[in-house]
Amino acid sequence: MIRTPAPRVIAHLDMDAFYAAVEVRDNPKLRGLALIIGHPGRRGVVSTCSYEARKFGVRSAMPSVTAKRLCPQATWVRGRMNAYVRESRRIRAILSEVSPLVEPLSIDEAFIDLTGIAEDLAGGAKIAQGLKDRICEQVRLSASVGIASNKFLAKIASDMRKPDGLVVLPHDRLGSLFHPLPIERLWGVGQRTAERLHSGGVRKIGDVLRVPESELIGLVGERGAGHLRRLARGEDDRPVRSSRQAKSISEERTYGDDLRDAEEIDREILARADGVSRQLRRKGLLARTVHLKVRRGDYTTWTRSETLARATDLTEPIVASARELMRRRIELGKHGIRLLGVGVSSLSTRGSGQSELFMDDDERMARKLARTSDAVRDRMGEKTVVRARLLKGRGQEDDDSEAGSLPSVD
Ligand code: TTP
Ligand code: MG
Repeated sequence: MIRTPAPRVIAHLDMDAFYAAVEVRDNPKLRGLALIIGHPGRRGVVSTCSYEARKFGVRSAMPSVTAKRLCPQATWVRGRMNAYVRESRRIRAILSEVSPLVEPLSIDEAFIDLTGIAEDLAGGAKIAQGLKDRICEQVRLSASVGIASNKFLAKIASDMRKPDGLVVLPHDRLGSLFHPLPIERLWGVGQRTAERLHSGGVRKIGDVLRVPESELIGLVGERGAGHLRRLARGEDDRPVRSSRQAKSISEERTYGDDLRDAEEIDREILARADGVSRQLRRKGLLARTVHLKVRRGDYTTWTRSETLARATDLTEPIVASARELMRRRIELGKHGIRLLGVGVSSLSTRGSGQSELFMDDDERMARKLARTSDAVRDRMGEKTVVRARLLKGRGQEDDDSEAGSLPSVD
């Protein structure tokens, strides 16, 4: 049976006039003024400015001399980086309360993956309003949020109604809300590309889809044209990556007495793979590559890896692969095993790829079972659900003072 994965719900949050807003909050006399954050000297540049100053054309990264010419009455403040970093951390902490998948993009903006937390974009908008309210109450700053089914559209949406905006950009509104925007708003379109596109009559995002493909290729080349057409259709499948999100997950253990018995080795592989797959499920990740690390009694260390046919968060495929690596690619000779580790990499966010499209009923059932046992272990403790195969080795693990299971993340 084929089931399409639930559509993603992605939020992009960007603070309004961030540095300037922090200064106004901390010094109410600045409220309502054309305020510029930056060094007003001859070689200075504008970091940012209040919306009042923007009416005069002042912008971030503008030379201070230009800003002074455009807005001579502006009030200048040098800026307090420590304060901005502190506020940025507080905001991130609020975002992390809502989703484990928060990808900071800069000091004042982040993507938040709400897939599975909100049912649809409307649900995402409710959560986003809650976030805005909480930031307003706790940090006393205002944010703008965009909600869409991918990162690219969410970022476009957050910028549509600044300041204090909340915009949902569903695919069926692309024609009215997104296609009329200037071509420069497309990711990767700098000044030179924009000029080339203008020369071919492509000024608005919608024009990308209106001009014949061959004409577009003539303007920006085949790859460029493909890229622009995908963006103009609102397509983007990049996952939200948390900065703390592991590139790999592994568990390893060192043994006081070298492992020699084949069955014991098998059991230890299962225990480590079980730990790793559980971390995957807890973090909402799928892994594509399995690693086995073995240190022999003579300290020769091997790491071997294998790519799976498709990404998984289940113990069974990880165990099968690790066992196969042990059997075929590790030579123990007369030695025992001093350290054994199982790890996974090539991680992706669950729900962001194709894997779930091709899941069969057995696999779906296996995941359901795994989730149930995870939930029981979370509530009742680690030892309540133990695989029958692991029971034999359990006493030994508990008693072995030299042994330490080291979850490692890099
Ligand atoms: P932005 O989010 O680009 O700008 P902003 O938050 O001030 O205004 P907006 O409401 O349009 O989002 O950048 C965040 C902060 O980063 C900004 O307050 C100051 C700093 N910054 C610079 O120091 N130099 C720059 O060139 C830019 C773009 C930003
Ligand atoms: Mg901002």
